[in-house]
Amino acid sequence: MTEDAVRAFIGLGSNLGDRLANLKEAVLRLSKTDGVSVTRVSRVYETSPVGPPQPDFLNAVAEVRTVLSPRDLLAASLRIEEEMGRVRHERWGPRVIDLDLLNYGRMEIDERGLTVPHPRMHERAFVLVPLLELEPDPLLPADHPVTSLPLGPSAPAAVRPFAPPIEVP
Ligand code: X6L
Ligand code: MG
Ligand code: MG
Repeated sequence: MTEDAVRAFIGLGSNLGDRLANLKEAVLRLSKTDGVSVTRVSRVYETSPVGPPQPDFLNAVAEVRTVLSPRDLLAASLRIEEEMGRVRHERWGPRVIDLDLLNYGRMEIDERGLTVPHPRMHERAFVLVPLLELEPDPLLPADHPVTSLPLGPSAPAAVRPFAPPIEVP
């Protein structure tokens, strides 16, 4: 990997099947992707579902270095979801694996199907808690200062440490 690789953060989530095995498999597949190196992974958190009622999730965040474009990194992530058997039933329903592109360097992108920073990351403790472990100053969607993050008294109950960091393959 060259020194012009970009540092990106990818959010991982699973709430179907062997959730921890699914997160590990996704990290392994990311690391095997041409042009992508996984550099660090956060601790794994068990998190209460946000949105529709469904089983609890395991969430984590991976730091990668990549020479892929944002579009190609997104496509690689979606391909891993498909190859791991993700089936899209109802919107926001349970899933074997979810990979969300959170940050791509400090680039801001707003294209069809590709919005970075992830447009709702600032309001989701299940993203922010693991992300802040790796990067204390993440790029958030415009106009959302760190002081508005949902990390108050209710966050700890909803985002609980579950397992140590997934080992970088
Ligand atoms: C009103 C309507 C309020 C919808 C919130 C929030 C919808 C989050 C979708 C919402 C709303 C989402 C995960 C999750 C989902 C996850 C945890 C989503 C997509 N993914 N909950 N809920 N972890 N804990 O990865 O983020 S569905
Ligand atoms: Mg998601
Ligand atoms: Mg997603």
